[in-house]
Amino acid sequence: MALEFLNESIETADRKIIEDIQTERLRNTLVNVYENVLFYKKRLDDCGVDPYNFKDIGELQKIPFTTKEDLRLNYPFHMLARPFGEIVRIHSSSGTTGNPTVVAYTGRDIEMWGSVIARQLFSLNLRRGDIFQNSYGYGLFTGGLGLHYGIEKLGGVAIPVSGGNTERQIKIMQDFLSDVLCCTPSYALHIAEVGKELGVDFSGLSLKAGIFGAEPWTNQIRKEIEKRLKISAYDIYGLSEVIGPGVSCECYCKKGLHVAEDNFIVETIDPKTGKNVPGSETGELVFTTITKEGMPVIRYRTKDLSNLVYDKCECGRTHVRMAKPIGRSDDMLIIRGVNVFPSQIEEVLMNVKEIEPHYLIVVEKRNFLDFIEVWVEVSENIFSEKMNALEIFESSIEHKLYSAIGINIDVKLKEPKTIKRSEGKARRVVDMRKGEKP
Ligand code: DLL
Repeated sequence: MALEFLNESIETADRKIIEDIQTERLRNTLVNVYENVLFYKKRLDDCGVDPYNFKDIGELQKIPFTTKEDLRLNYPFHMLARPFGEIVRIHSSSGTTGNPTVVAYTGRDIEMWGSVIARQLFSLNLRRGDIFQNSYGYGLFTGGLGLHYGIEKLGGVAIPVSGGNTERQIKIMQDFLSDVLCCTPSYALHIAEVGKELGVDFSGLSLKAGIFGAEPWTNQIRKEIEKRLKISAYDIYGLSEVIGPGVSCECYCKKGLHVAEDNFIVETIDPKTGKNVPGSETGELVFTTITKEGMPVIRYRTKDLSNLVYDKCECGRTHVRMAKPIGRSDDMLIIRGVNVFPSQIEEVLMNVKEIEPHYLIVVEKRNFLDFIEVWVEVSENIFSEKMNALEIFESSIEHKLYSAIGINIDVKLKEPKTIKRSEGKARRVVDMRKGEKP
Protein backbone atom coordinates (compact mmCIF):
# COMPACT_ATOMS: atom_id res chain seq x y z
CA MET A 1 0.00 0.00 0.00
CA ALA A 2 1.21 3.52 -0.80
CA LEU A 3 2.38 5.41 2.25
CA GLU A 4 -0.10 8.17 3.01
CA PHE A 5 -0.04 10.83 5.68
CA LEU A 6 -2.29 13.59 6.92
CA ASN A 7 0.73 15.75 7.76
CA GLU A 8 3.76 14.13 6.16
CA SER A 9 6.40 16.72 7.03
CA ILE A 10 5.64 16.45 10.74
CA GLU A 11 4.93 12.73 10.88
CA THR A 12 8.12 11.72 9.09
CA ALA A 13 10.42 14.48 10.36
CA ASP A 14 14.03 13.64 11.28
CA ARG A 15 14.87 13.44 14.98
CA LYS A 16 16.83 16.70 14.75
CA ILE A 17 13.80 18.51 13.37
CA ILE A 18 11.53 16.94 15.97
CA GLU A 19 13.88 18.08 18.73
CA ASP A 20 14.10 21.61 17.33
CA ILE A 21 10.30 21.84 17.25
CA GLN A 22 10.10 20.42 20.76
CA THR A 23 12.69 22.83 22.16
CA GLU A 24 10.94 25.87 20.78
CA ARG A 25 7.49 24.74 21.88
CA LEU A 26 8.78 23.72 25.30
CA ARG A 27 10.27 27.17 25.79
CA ASN A 28 6.89 28.79 24.99
CA THR A 29 5.17 26.38 27.37
CA LEU A 30 7.64 27.12 30.17
CA VAL A 31 7.10 30.85 29.72
CA ASN A 32 3.34 30.28 29.79
CA VAL A 33 3.40 28.30 33.04
CA TYR A 34 6.03 30.56 34.63
CA GLU A 35 3.86 33.61 34.06
CA ASN A 36 0.50 32.05 34.84
CA VAL A 37 0.77 29.12 37.26
CA LEU A 38 2.17 29.84 40.70
CA PHE A 39 2.99 26.17 41.26
CA TYR A 40 5.31 26.13 38.21
CA LYS A 41 6.77 29.59 38.87
CA LYS A 42 8.04 28.30 42.22
CA ARG A 43 9.24 25.05 40.66
CA LEU A 44 11.24 26.79 37.94
CA ASP A 45 12.72 29.34 40.34
CA ASP A 46 13.73 26.53 42.73
CA CYS A 47 15.47 24.41 40.10
CA GLY A 48 17.10 27.38 38.39
CA VAL A 49 15.65 26.84 34.90
CA ASP A 50 15.12 30.18 33.19
CA PRO A 51 12.19 29.80 30.78
CA TYR A 52 13.14 32.93 28.82
CA ASN A 53 16.58 31.53 27.97
CA PHE A 54 15.64 27.89 27.55
CA LYS A 55 17.69 26.50 24.66
CA ASP A 56 18.62 22.92 25.44
CA ILE A 57 15.98 20.20 25.66
CA GLY A 58 18.32 18.26 27.97
CA GLU A 59 17.62 20.91 30.61
CA LEU A 60 14.10 19.53 30.92
CA GLN A 61 15.54 16.83 33.18
CA LYS A 62 16.45 19.46 35.78
CA ILE A 63 12.78 20.26 36.37
CA PRO A 64 11.08 18.19 39.12
CA PHE A 65 8.19 15.88 38.20
CA THR A 66 4.54 16.83 38.46
CA THR A 67 2.39 14.18 40.15
CA LYS A 68 -1.31 13.47 40.48
CA GLU A 69 -0.96 14.59 44.09
CA ASP A 70 0.26 18.02 42.92
CA LEU A 71 -2.84 18.34 40.74
CA ARG A 72 -5.06 17.27 43.62
CA LEU A 73 -3.49 19.81 45.96
CA ASN A 74 -4.18 22.50 43.37
CA TYR A 75 -7.82 21.42 42.94
CA PRO A 76 -9.79 22.61 41.13
CA PHE A 77 -8.34 25.49 39.10
CA HIS A 78 -4.90 26.48 40.42
CA MET A 79 -3.03 24.70 37.63
CA LEU A 80 -4.84 26.63 34.89
CA ALA A 81 -2.61 28.83 32.75
CA ARG A 82 -5.47 30.65 31.05
CA PRO A 83 -8.43 32.61 32.44
CA PHE A 84 -12.04 31.62 31.95
CA GLY A 85 -13.06 33.27 28.73
CA GLU A 86 -10.22 31.45 27.02
CA ILE A 87 -10.97 28.08 28.64
CA VAL A 88 -13.79 26.40 26.75
CA ARG A 89 -13.91 22.89 28.26
CA ILE A 90 -13.31 21.10 31.54
CA HIS A 91 -12.87 17.36 31.99
CA SER A 92 -12.12 15.49 35.15
CA SER A 93 -10.80 12.11 36.08
CA SER A 94 -12.25 10.54 39.17
CA GLY A 95 -9.82 9.14 41.66
CA THR A 96 -10.66 6.47 44.19
CA THR A 97 -9.53 8.70 47.04
CA GLY A 98 -9.45 12.44 47.62
CA ASN A 99 -10.15 15.13 45.06
CA PRO A 100 -10.53 14.18 41.42
CA THR A 101 -8.15 15.86 38.99
CA VAL A 102 -9.53 18.62 36.83
CA VAL A 103 -8.20 19.41 33.36
CA ALA A 104 -8.99 22.44 31.20
CA TYR A 105 -8.72 23.24 27.49
CA THR A 106 -8.71 26.39 25.39
CA GLY A 107 -10.31 26.41 21.95
CA ARG A 108 -6.87 25.90 20.39
CA ASP A 109 -6.23 22.92 22.70
CA ILE A 110 -9.46 21.31 21.50
CA GLU A 111 -8.41 22.02 17.91
CA MET A 112 -4.97 20.42 18.46
CA TRP A 113 -6.49 17.38 20.22
CA GLY A 114 -8.86 16.81 17.30
CA SER A 115 -6.03 17.13 14.76
CA VAL A 116 -3.83 14.66 16.64
CA ILE A 117 -6.59 12.06 16.77
CA ALA A 118 -7.57 12.64 13.13
CA ARG A 119 -3.94 12.00 12.13
CA GLN A 120 -3.92 8.80 14.17
CA LEU A 121 -7.16 7.54 12.65
CA PHE A 122 -5.75 8.30 9.19
CA SER A 123 -2.62 6.27 10.06
CA LEU A 124 -4.95 3.29 10.60
CA ASN A 125 -6.16 3.69 7.01
CA LEU A 126 -9.47 5.12 8.16
CA ARG A 127 -10.81 7.87 5.96
CA ARG A 128 -13.38 10.58 5.35
CA GLY A 129 -16.83 9.02 5.17
CA ASP A 130 -16.06 6.12 7.51
CA ILE A 131 -18.75 5.64 10.15
CA PHE A 132 -17.50 5.59 13.76
CA GLN A 133 -19.62 4.16 16.55
CA ASN A 134 -18.15 5.99 19.52
CA SER A 135 -18.98 3.92 22.58
CA TYR A 136 -16.52 5.58 24.93
CA GLY A 137 -18.35 7.37 27.74
CA TYR A 138 -19.34 10.96 26.97
CA GLY A 139 -19.09 13.28 29.94
CA LEU A 140 -16.31 14.26 32.29
CA PHE A 141 -14.33 11.23 31.03
CA THR A 142 -12.15 12.31 28.10
CA GLY A 143 -12.78 9.20 25.96
CA GLY A 144 -16.11 10.12 24.33
CA LEU A 145 -15.59 13.78 23.42
CA GLY A 146 -11.87 13.25 22.75
CA LEU A 147 -12.46 10.71 20.00
CA HIS A 148 -15.54 12.59 18.79
CA TYR A 149 -13.68 15.72 17.70
CA GLY A 150 -10.94 13.64 16.06
CA ILE A 151 -13.49 11.67 14.05
CA GLU A 152 -15.16 14.86 12.84
CA LYS A 153 -11.82 16.44 11.98
CA LEU A 154 -10.97 13.42 9.83
CA GLY A 155 -14.27 13.83 8.02
CA GLY A 156 -15.63 10.65 9.51
CA VAL A 157 -19.20 10.26 10.70
CA ALA A 158 -19.38 10.28 14.50
CA ILE A 159 -22.18 8.33 16.17
CA PRO A 160 -22.02 9.57 19.78
CA VAL A 161 -23.70 6.54 21.34
CA SER A 162 -21.54 6.57 24.52
CA GLY A 163 -21.18 3.43 26.66
CA GLY A 164 -23.86 1.02 27.84
CA ASN A 165 -27.16 -0.41 26.58
CA THR A 166 -25.39 -3.16 24.71
CA GLU A 167 -28.35 -4.43 22.72
CA ARG A 168 -28.89 -0.93 21.36
CA GLN A 169 -25.17 -0.77 20.49
CA ILE A 170 -25.62 -3.84 18.34
CA LYS A 171 -28.77 -2.54 16.68
CA ILE A 172 -26.97 0.72 15.84
CA MET A 173 -24.04 -1.24 14.47
CA GLN A 174 -26.42 -3.15 12.19
CA ASP A 175 -28.73 -0.30 11.16
CA PHE A 176 -26.22 2.56 10.84
CA LEU A 177 -23.58 0.37 9.15
CA SER A 178 -20.81 1.33 11.60
CA ASP A 179 -17.34 0.76 10.13
CA VAL A 180 -15.37 1.42 13.31
CA LEU A 181 -16.07 0.70 16.97
CA CYS A 182 -14.44 2.90 19.63
CA CYS A 183 -14.61 1.69 23.24
CA THR A 184 -12.58 -0.05 25.93
CA PRO A 185 -11.31 -3.52 24.96
CA SER A 186 -13.32 -5.08 27.79
CA TYR A 187 -16.50 -3.47 26.49
CA ALA A 188 -15.71 -4.70 22.96
CA LEU A 189 -15.62 -8.24 24.34
CA HIS A 190 -18.93 -7.69 26.08
CA ILE A 191 -20.51 -6.39 22.87
CA ALA A 192 -19.19 -9.48 21.07
CA GLU A 193 -20.68 -11.75 23.72
CA VAL A 194 -24.13 -10.12 23.67
CA GLY A 195 -24.06 -10.17 19.86
CA LYS A 196 -23.36 -13.89 19.88
CA GLU A 197 -26.29 -14.49 22.24
CA LEU A 198 -28.52 -12.54 19.87
CA GLY A 199 -27.30 -14.63 16.94
CA VAL A 200 -25.50 -11.76 15.21
CA ASP A 201 -23.04 -12.75 12.48
CA PHE A 202 -20.37 -10.05 12.79
CA SER A 203 -18.77 -11.03 9.50
CA GLY A 204 -22.00 -9.93 7.82
CA LEU A 205 -21.77 -6.39 9.28
CA SER A 206 -19.79 -3.39 7.99
CA LEU A 207 -17.53 -3.30 11.04
CA LYS A 208 -13.85 -3.44 10.01
CA ALA A 209 -11.81 -1.82 12.78
CA GLY A 210 -11.80 -1.03 16.48
CA ILE A 211 -9.96 1.73 18.38
CA PHE A 212 -9.51 0.41 21.87
CA GLY A 213 -7.83 1.84 24.94
CA ALA A 214 -8.29 3.47 28.35
CA GLU A 215 -7.16 0.27 30.09
CA PRO A 216 -4.33 -2.23 29.70
CA TRP A 217 -5.01 -5.13 27.33
CA THR A 218 -2.70 -7.81 26.06
CA ASN A 219 -2.15 -8.97 22.49
CA GLN A 220 -3.99 -12.17 23.43
CA ILE A 221 -7.11 -10.11 24.16
CA ARG A 222 -6.55 -8.32 20.87
CA LYS A 223 -6.69 -11.66 19.04
CA GLU A 224 -9.90 -12.63 20.87
CA ILE A 225 -11.58 -9.35 19.96
CA GLU A 226 -10.46 -9.62 16.34
CA LYS A 227 -11.74 -13.18 16.10
CA ARG A 228 -15.08 -12.48 17.73
CA LEU A 229 -15.91 -9.15 16.08
CA LYS A 230 -14.17 -9.94 12.76
CA ILE A 231 -12.22 -6.68 12.79
CA SER A 232 -8.71 -5.34 13.10
CA ALA A 233 -8.17 -4.00 16.63
CA TYR A 234 -5.87 -1.02 17.35
CA ASP A 235 -4.53 0.40 20.57
CA ILE A 236 -4.93 4.04 21.59
CA TYR A 237 -3.41 5.44 24.77
CA GLY A 238 -3.77 8.59 26.76
CA LEU A 239 -4.58 10.15 30.09
CA SER A 240 -6.69 13.10 31.10
CA GLU A 241 -3.85 15.04 32.70
CA VAL A 242 -1.87 15.06 29.45
CA ILE A 243 -4.89 15.56 27.16
CA GLY A 244 -7.01 12.39 27.09
CA PRO A 245 -6.98 9.73 24.33
CA GLY A 246 -4.47 10.35 21.53
CA VAL A 247 -1.25 10.90 23.48
CA SER A 248 -0.16 7.89 21.42
CA CYS A 249 -1.78 5.45 19.04
CA GLU A 250 -0.78 2.51 16.89
CA CYS A 251 -0.51 2.89 13.13
CA TYR A 252 -1.68 0.15 10.79
CA CYS A 253 1.60 -1.78 11.42
CA LYS A 254 0.59 -2.47 15.06
CA LYS A 255 4.21 -2.34 16.16
CA GLY A 256 3.97 0.09 19.04
CA LEU A 257 2.07 3.29 19.68
CA HIS A 258 3.47 6.45 18.05
CA VAL A 259 3.63 9.31 20.56
CA ALA A 260 2.46 12.59 18.98
CA GLU A 261 5.88 14.11 19.59
CA ASP A 262 5.08 17.49 18.11
CA ASN A 263 2.73 17.93 21.07
CA PHE A 264 4.08 15.74 23.85
CA ILE A 265 7.62 15.00 25.01
CA VAL A 266 7.93 11.52 26.44
CA GLU A 267 10.56 10.17 28.83
CA THR A 268 10.89 6.85 30.65
CA ILE A 269 12.18 6.88 34.21
CA ASP A 270 13.03 4.39 36.89
CA PRO A 271 10.01 4.71 39.21
CA LYS A 272 12.20 4.22 42.28
CA THR A 273 15.08 6.58 41.57
CA GLY A 274 13.36 9.01 39.21
CA LYS A 275 16.38 8.76 36.85
CA ASN A 276 15.85 8.46 33.10
CA VAL A 277 16.31 4.84 31.99
CA PRO A 278 18.77 4.18 29.18
CA GLY A 279 17.74 3.19 25.64
CA SER A 280 14.64 1.11 25.23
CA GLU A 281 14.53 -0.21 28.80
CA THR A 282 11.17 -0.42 30.51
CA GLY A 283 10.32 2.46 32.80
CA GLU A 284 7.54 4.75 33.94
CA LEU A 285 6.24 7.07 31.22
CA VAL A 286 6.58 10.78 31.92
CA PHE A 287 4.98 13.36 29.61
CA THR A 288 5.43 17.08 29.07
CA THR A 289 2.84 18.90 26.99
CA ILE A 290 4.33 21.47 24.61
CA THR A 291 1.33 22.84 22.74
CA LYS A 292 -1.42 22.77 25.35
CA GLU A 293 -2.28 26.29 26.59
CA GLY A 294 -5.09 25.84 29.11
CA MET A 295 -3.37 23.48 31.49
CA PRO A 296 0.10 22.39 30.45
CA VAL A 297 1.86 19.72 32.51
CA ILE A 298 5.63 19.53 32.87
CA ARG A 299 7.14 16.08 33.41
CA TYR A 300 3.89 14.46 34.51
CA ARG A 301 4.42 11.03 36.09
CA THR A 302 1.89 8.60 34.68
CA LYS A 303 2.74 5.47 36.70
CA ASP A 304 2.26 3.58 33.40
CA LEU A 305 5.12 1.24 32.50
CA SER A 306 6.33 0.84 28.94
CA ASN A 307 9.45 1.23 26.80
CA LEU A 308 10.35 3.45 23.86
CA VAL A 309 11.60 2.55 20.38
CA TYR A 310 13.11 5.34 18.29
CA ASP A 311 13.63 3.43 14.99
CA LYS A 312 11.67 4.55 11.98
CA CYS A 313 8.48 2.51 11.64
CA GLU A 314 7.56 0.52 8.51
CA CYS A 315 4.74 3.02 7.95
CA GLY A 316 7.36 5.76 7.42
CA ARG A 317 6.55 7.63 10.61
CA THR A 318 9.46 8.69 12.79
CA HIS A 319 7.64 9.63 15.98
CA VAL A 320 8.84 7.44 18.83
CA ARG A 321 6.83 4.31 19.53
CA MET A 322 5.93 3.12 23.00
CA ALA A 323 5.26 -0.55 23.62
CA LYS A 324 1.77 -1.52 24.77
CA PRO A 325 1.77 -0.37 28.42
CA ILE A 326 2.21 -3.44 30.63
CA GLY A 327 0.29 -1.87 33.50
CA ARG A 328 0.57 0.80 36.13
CA SER A 329 3.22 0.68 38.80
CA ASP A 330 0.46 1.02 41.38
CA ASP A 331 -1.39 -1.98 39.90
CA MET A 332 1.66 -4.13 40.45
CA LEU A 333 0.95 -6.74 43.10
CA ILE A 334 3.66 -7.79 45.46
CA ILE A 335 2.95 -11.33 46.48
CA ARG A 336 5.36 -12.81 48.98
CA GLY A 337 8.04 -10.56 47.58
CA VAL A 338 7.41 -11.32 43.91
CA ASN A 339 6.18 -8.52 41.66
CA VAL A 340 3.22 -9.56 39.54
CA PHE A 341 1.37 -7.53 36.94
CA PRO A 342 -2.24 -8.41 36.13
CA SER A 343 -1.22 -8.37 32.44
CA GLN A 344 1.21 -11.28 33.06
CA ILE A 345 -1.65 -13.34 34.46
CA GLU A 346 -3.90 -12.33 31.56
CA GLU A 347 -1.28 -13.43 29.06
CA VAL A 348 -1.12 -16.93 30.54
CA LEU A 349 -4.88 -17.30 30.85
CA MET A 350 -5.62 -16.17 27.33
CA ASN A 351 -3.34 -18.83 25.93
CA VAL A 352 -5.65 -21.50 27.35
CA LYS A 353 -8.24 -22.28 24.73
CA GLU A 354 -11.18 -23.21 26.93
CA ILE A 355 -10.99 -20.03 29.02
CA GLU A 356 -13.24 -17.06 28.33
CA PRO A 357 -11.63 -13.60 28.39
CA HIS A 358 -13.30 -12.73 31.70
CA TYR A 359 -11.35 -13.03 34.90
CA LEU A 360 -10.83 -11.43 38.31
CA ILE A 361 -7.68 -11.45 40.39
CA VAL A 362 -8.41 -11.62 44.11
CA VAL A 363 -5.63 -10.90 46.60
CA GLU A 364 -5.95 -11.50 50.33
CA LYS A 365 -3.98 -12.17 53.47
CA ARG A 366 -4.30 -15.59 55.08
CA ASN A 367 -2.41 -16.06 58.34
CA PHE A 368 -0.28 -13.01 57.60
CA LEU A 369 0.71 -14.33 54.17
CA ASP A 370 -0.36 -12.90 50.80
CA PHE A 371 -2.49 -15.20 48.69
CA ILE A 372 -3.60 -14.69 45.17
CA GLU A 373 -6.56 -16.34 43.50
CA VAL A 374 -7.70 -16.01 39.95
CA TRP A 375 -11.34 -16.49 39.12
CA VAL A 376 -11.75 -17.46 35.50
CA GLU A 377 -14.76 -18.20 33.43
CA VAL A 378 -14.72 -21.31 31.32
CA SER A 379 -16.78 -22.14 28.27
CA GLU A 380 -20.15 -23.96 28.70
CA ASN A 381 -18.86 -27.30 27.45
CA ILE A 382 -15.97 -27.39 29.92
CA PHE A 383 -18.18 -26.48 32.85
CA SER A 384 -20.44 -29.44 32.19
CA GLU A 385 -17.49 -31.82 32.60
CA LYS A 386 -17.24 -34.06 35.67
CA MET A 387 -15.80 -32.54 38.89
CA ASN A 388 -12.64 -34.59 38.57
CA ALA A 389 -11.93 -33.31 35.07
CA LEU A 390 -12.49 -29.73 36.22
CA GLU A 391 -9.99 -30.15 39.04
CA ILE A 392 -7.41 -31.49 36.63
CA PHE A 393 -8.08 -28.56 34.34
CA GLU A 394 -7.71 -26.11 37.26
CA SER A 395 -4.38 -27.52 38.31
CA SER A 396 -3.11 -27.51 34.73
CA ILE A 397 -3.74 -23.73 34.62
CA GLU A 398 -2.12 -23.29 38.04
CA HIS A 399 0.90 -25.10 36.71
CA LYS A 400 1.08 -22.80 33.66
CA LEU A 401 0.83 -19.73 35.91
CA TYR A 402 3.56 -21.07 38.18
CA SER A 403 5.94 -21.73 35.27
CA ALA A 404 5.37 -18.25 33.81
CA ILE A 405 5.30 -16.14 36.97
CA GLY A 406 7.02 -18.20 39.63
CA ILE A 407 4.45 -18.08 42.40
CA ASN A 408 1.51 -20.28 43.35
CA ILE A 409 -1.75 -18.83 42.17
CA ASP A 410 -5.00 -20.61 43.05
CA VAL A 411 -7.32 -20.93 40.09
CA LYS A 412 -11.08 -21.01 40.68
CA LEU A 413 -13.12 -21.93 37.64
CA LYS A 414 -16.37 -20.01 37.43
CA GLU A 415 -19.56 -20.69 35.51
CA PRO A 416 -20.05 -18.77 32.28
CA LYS A 417 -21.28 -15.17 32.73
CA THR A 418 -20.69 -14.96 36.47
CA ILE A 419 -17.91 -12.39 36.39
CA LYS A 420 -19.18 -8.82 36.13
CA ARG A 421 -18.95 -7.34 32.61
CA SER A 422 -17.74 -3.80 32.06
CA GLU A 423 -19.08 -1.01 29.87
CA GLY A 424 -16.05 1.18 30.52
CA LYS A 425 -12.77 0.43 32.27
CA ALA A 426 -12.78 -3.14 33.59
CA ARG A 427 -11.93 -3.91 37.18
CA ARG A 428 -9.51 -6.83 37.07
CA VAL A 429 -8.08 -6.84 40.59
CA VAL A 430 -9.76 -6.97 43.99
CA ASP A 431 -7.29 -6.40 46.78
CA MET A 432 -8.98 -7.58 49.97
CA ARG A 433 -5.86 -6.48 51.87
CA LYS A 434 -7.06 -2.93 51.15
CA GLY A 435 -10.62 -3.72 52.22
CA GLU A 436 -11.91 -4.13 48.63
CA LYS A 437 -14.72 -6.62 47.99
CA PRO A 438 -15.28 -8.83 44.94
O1 DLL B 1 -8.41 6.61 29.83
C1 DLL B 1 -8.03 8.36 28.21
C2 DLL B 1 -8.38 7.43 27.12
C3 DLL B 1 -9.69 7.36 26.67
C4 DLL B 1 -7.41 6.69 26.49
C5 DLL B 1 -10.02 6.51 25.62
C6 DLL B 1 -7.71 5.85 25.43
C7 DLL B 1 -9.03 5.76 25.00
P1 DLL B 1 -7.89 8.44 32.14
O2 DLL B 1 -9.27 8.09 32.53
O3 DLL B 1 -7.28 9.65 32.74
O4 DLL B 1 -7.80 8.68 30.60
O5 DLL B 1 -6.99 7.17 32.44
C8 DLL B 1 -5.64 7.16 32.08
O6 DLL B 1 -5.67 4.78 31.71
O7 DLL B 1 -2.71 6.38 32.83
C9 DLL B 1 -3.39 4.27 31.83
O8 DLL B 1 -3.15 3.70 33.10
C10 DLL B 1 -4.73 3.80 31.31
N1 DLL B 1 -4.72 3.68 29.84
C11 DLL B 1 -5.23 4.52 28.94
N2 DLL B 1 -5.06 4.02 27.69
C12 DLL B 1 -4.41 2.84 27.83
C13 DLL B 1 -3.94 1.85 26.91
C14 DLL B 1 -8.12 7.77 29.61
N3 DLL B 1 -4.12 1.94 25.60
C15 DLL B 1 -5.02 5.84 32.40
N4 DLL B 1 -3.28 0.79 27.42
C16 DLL B 1 -3.59 5.76 31.94
C17 DLL B 1 -3.08 0.66 28.75
C18 DLL B 1 -4.18 2.62 29.20
N5 DLL B 1 -3.53 1.54 29.65
